[in-house]
Amino acid sequence: MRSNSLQYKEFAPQERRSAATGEAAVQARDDVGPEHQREELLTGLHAVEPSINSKFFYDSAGSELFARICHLPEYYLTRTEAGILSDNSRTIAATLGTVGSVIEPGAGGCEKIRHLLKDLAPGVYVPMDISADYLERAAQQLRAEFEALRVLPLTADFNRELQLPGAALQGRRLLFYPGSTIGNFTPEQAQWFLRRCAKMLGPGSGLLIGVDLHKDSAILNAAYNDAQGVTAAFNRNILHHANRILDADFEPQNFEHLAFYNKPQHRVEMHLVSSVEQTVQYQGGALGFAAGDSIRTEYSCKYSREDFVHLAAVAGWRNLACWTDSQEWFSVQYFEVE
Ligand code: AVI
Repeated sequence: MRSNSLQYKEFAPQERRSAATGEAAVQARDDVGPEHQREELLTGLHAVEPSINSKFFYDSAGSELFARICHLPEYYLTRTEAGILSDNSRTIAATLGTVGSVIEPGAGGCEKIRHLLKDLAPGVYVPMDISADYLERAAQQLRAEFEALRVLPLTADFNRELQLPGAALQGRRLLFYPGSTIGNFTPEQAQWFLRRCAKMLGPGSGLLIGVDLHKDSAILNAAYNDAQGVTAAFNRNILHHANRILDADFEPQNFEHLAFYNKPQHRVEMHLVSSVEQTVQYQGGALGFAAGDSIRTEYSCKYSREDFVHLAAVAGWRNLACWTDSQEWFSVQYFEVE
């Protein structure tokens, strides 16, 4: 990954309103535009150890596949976290206190916030994602269900920049970051991201975050190698997305899905391994792969509770609470900016 791929900039708040509803329309940012994405993809693919940033999983098809992954029997993360949130929603709301706005990076289908909306009752919800269509559909559904809630979806690459609508900066802010998406950063990137969030949100702001915990390798290996092959399809779909951005001719079926728990590094790694010798053409160049060459597509880092509390503390967040399931597979942790 390029060293600048997580740079944030702070922008003046801006909103665009839909003529039809008066509500903020999905906002698109230049940094998720085609030129920027092309440059980022090519930098990763031409690196000594080729990689594609895992954010490129989430085009429309990828977001749908991820939604299917979340319901797979092997993928314990979603249901375990949902159980923690729904079993503890009242205690969580009481611990968090009054919240004006909830900001959720990588919100996808806006499913997880539903566990908290009734008890937390924020005025504003800002779901962020790079998949605009998927986000807008989810936002519309949420507006219909929670009439008092202002839903201000933002199409943005939160890996790079975080520009919030003015309404999200009113009242006390809560960053809601479920799903162990933080695990898709390396620990160094995660710390950097959390530090920037603390600075942007300001003292007293909250962070409610889902963090996947250490566990037996067999459980992790099964979770990322499901029997139905949905995770494999999700992994390969990243090449369809790359084809569109690069005007390239990747043949996804010429790459094998590889996912394994790297125990010493406490992370699941996903790769796409070339099954044949092949040349992939893209507009303006070509990429050669020998059989066995691989493209890394994801890290999914796992933490102990203590290690994550320490990581967040260095980034300026004080731990106030932690909820977990009976097997201690997953944690939902609450922090405030010091
Ligand atoms: C989004 N993220 C937390 C998922 C994970 O488990 O790291 C993405 C995923 N990759 C394979 N399966 C799910």
